[in-house]
Amino acid sequence: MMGVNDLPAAKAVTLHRPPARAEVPRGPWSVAAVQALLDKPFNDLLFEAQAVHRAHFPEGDIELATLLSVKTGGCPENCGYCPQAAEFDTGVKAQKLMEVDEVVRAAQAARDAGATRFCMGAAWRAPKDRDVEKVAVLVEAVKGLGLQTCATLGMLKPQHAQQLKAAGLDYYNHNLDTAPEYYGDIVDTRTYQDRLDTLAHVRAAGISVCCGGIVGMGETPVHRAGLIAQLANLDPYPESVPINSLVRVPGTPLADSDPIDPLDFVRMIAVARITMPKARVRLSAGRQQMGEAVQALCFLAGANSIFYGDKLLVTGNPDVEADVQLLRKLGLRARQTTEQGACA
Ligand code: SAM
Ligand code: DTB
Ligand code: SF4
Repeated sequence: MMGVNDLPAAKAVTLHRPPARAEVPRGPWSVAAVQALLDKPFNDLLFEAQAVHRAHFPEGDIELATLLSVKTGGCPENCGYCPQAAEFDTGVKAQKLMEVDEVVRAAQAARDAGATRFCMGAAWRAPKDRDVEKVAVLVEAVKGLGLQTCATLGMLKPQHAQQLKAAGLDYYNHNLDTAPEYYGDIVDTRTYQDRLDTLAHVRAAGISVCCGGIVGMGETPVHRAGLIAQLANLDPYPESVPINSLVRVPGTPLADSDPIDPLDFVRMIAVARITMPKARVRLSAGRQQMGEAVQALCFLAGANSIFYGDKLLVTGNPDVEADVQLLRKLGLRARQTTEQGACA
């Protein structure tokens, strides 16, 4: 059995100061360099991440983003994590695209509760032309409420991205999910390159990119490093980076995956912060299973955005009152403005 004497000996230490901005390592990021960050002693890693965070963001500012599933279930793709894939028996009831007034009511409620970003999700492999026309109307209506708009609709053609931009779409969410070499184990109805192509179309249309991944899907530490390297090496890296902890939904192929060690999840947040210093790093799915202390560590590691509202797309999220209390306890403030800029 391991004893305390088996631990690495303490280094002779001089007093640490936060690294000056110029010392923050820059990309391109090799997988090995990201892995070296992930493997750092926990306190050193958090110290570095917090220093990077403070150099780029006002301390204590947390973005609240509310999700709404505007078209639910019945998806033809086979993403192993997803409760909305038609081929998995998850009990999710398919629903067609919501009407404009229903979406506006939900967006108004989100804004009144303090959200500044509203993200509309649709369980499509790729929207058809007529779907994009309808979503453009939703985007315009939500934007009219003074909210930042985000949509996640699957693969986009260049003209779809341009139409959404013209309607006022601020962000498009399209996750790389995992490392390229593990992707085929998770989904085989599309390729990693398909994801990269859509991200390029979104970027070319002038929409800000929201792109992250999921951990806790049976991936190795090298896959985790590979995901971060992919994200950080996008040129430019995404403005928003959601880090999701798998919500294990019965009926999905990944329902029995071993959960990620919570401290390893915190490490992922820290490394996202260090490698993508100006991005909004979002502590995303999985907060319901996390507890306050782990979430607090994620904020310390540089997370500055959460999904806010009782539901993610089809699964649960901490309720609003619990989140308000958590932010209050930690002395964190909800971000008040919705303008975009370097810190958006
Ligand atoms: N159909 C579109 C797509 O796949 O891009 C948009 C909706 S899809 C549900 C958006 C993202 O949610 C996925 O890329 C995945 O990263 C995340 N997601 C889906 N199911 C999840 C789960 N069970 N746990 C954590 N994240 C999940
Ligand atoms: C993201 O990275 N996570 C969100 C959002 N982008 C669309 C989705 C999480 C989904 C969790 C499972 C569900 O409720 O469907
Ligand atoms: Fe469909 Fe998106 Fe779910 Fe994949 S993640 S099954 S594309 S809704």
